[in-house]
Amino acid sequence: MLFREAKPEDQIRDEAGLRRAVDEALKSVRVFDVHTHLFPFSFERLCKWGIDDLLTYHYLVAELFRSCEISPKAFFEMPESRQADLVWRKLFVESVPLSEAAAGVCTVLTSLGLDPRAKDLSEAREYFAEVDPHEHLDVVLELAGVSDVVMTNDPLDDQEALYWQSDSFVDPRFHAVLRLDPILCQWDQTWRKLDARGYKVDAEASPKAVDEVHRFLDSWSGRLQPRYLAVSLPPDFAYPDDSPRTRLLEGAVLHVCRELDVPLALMVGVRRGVNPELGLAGDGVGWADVSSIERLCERWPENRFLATVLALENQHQLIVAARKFANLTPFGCWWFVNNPSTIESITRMRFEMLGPTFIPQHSDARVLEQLIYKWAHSRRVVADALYPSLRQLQLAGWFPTRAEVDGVVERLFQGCARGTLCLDQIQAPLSVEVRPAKSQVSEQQPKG
Ligand code: RAT
Ligand code: ZN
Repeated sequence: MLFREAKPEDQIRDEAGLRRAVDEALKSVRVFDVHTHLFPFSFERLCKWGIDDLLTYHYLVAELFRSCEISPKAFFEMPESRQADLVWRKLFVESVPLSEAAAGVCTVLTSLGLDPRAKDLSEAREYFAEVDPHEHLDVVLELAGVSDVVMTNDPLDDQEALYWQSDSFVDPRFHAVLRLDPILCQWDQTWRKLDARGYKVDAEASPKAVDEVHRFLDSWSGRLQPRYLAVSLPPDFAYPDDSPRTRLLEGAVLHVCRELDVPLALMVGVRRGVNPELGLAGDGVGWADVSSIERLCERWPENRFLATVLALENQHQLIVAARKFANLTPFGCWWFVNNPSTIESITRMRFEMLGPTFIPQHSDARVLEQLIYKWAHSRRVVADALYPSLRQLQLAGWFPTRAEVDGVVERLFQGCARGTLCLDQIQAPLSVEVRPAKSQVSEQQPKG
């Protein structure tokens, strides 16, 4: 961002004018969404969209079991549409949808012109049955104000691997990420899978096995062209230690990141399967040891790291760590802290201690239309978090201009992501009022 001389008449001196500038900048910025679980439509059933997928989101499923007697087993045996009907009735019709995930569905429905107080899902189902998926994708991205979405790609998932191997079309707005959880967190099972695919690996992650993992990552990076490599880690993640994880990180993953010139994203603090009966909804949170992230940054100064932590209690430590290591970029308010109250306090701390050098939010959307609510809600909260820091500046006698406010917001939502991921071109901002656009059907081309 280039700062021009701020003419006195352009400097915003009053509180209301500043608040307006911040709100408008947040409404109009186009977002680079650095972490989602979305897929393009060409990945068929891996691409989740529409009312049934929205209502069976695992955040809502966890809430359903608190509002109804059904057992998880009976629920998961039902067809998806019946699951969605039940979630709708229990959380939206017989209750007030107060939670962030439930209010999110209301934001989506309202934005699409549907009734969030409908007694059943017939109107919504009719709407989604009639839309053209490609036009719908354009409408959703426009409503959400999202320019780019980064996926989560697992080449060890046999179903997903097939799409990559058959060179399925990947919409250029979707970027790949090579997810490493099976390799770095479930090595005791994954080595057999790699062995079956012809890699000479073993349970101990011997030097030969580590080389083979390097070869596997090289080969899949060639195919996916990932923007970064990523892993979610348990609270007891320790680096370094005497485990296959450290050997694989040091001998393969960090080298591949360097060779590709991409960061490694660390998402630390998830306790998988706290209540295994709940499936995806059964994961929990634990306190992480942020000093392990610090040691990675210190010992691998040529590598870049993105990091997000799940526990509220770890947020301040991560910010302090980022002040020590310029190769560490905190990103997003992840999962259980992706709620307005926690986003606001975490983001305020980040502004106060890091200035505009972090990526404030990612959506973690699993269902296409969630982009609409996750970004609508985040824009509002990040505006609430940014305003006090700019107000502080006004009180200090440094009066920001509208262009400077826009510049900061652009840097936060595009520049920091593009900079960390080594991408350059900047997207045009949205017009302040976003309306669904009747857009062209995107032409399908083979990837590459
Ligand atoms: O937020 C979520 O949907 C979680 O289930 C996880 O996917 C988490 O974001 C992750 O990427 O591991
Ligand atoms: Zn995620």
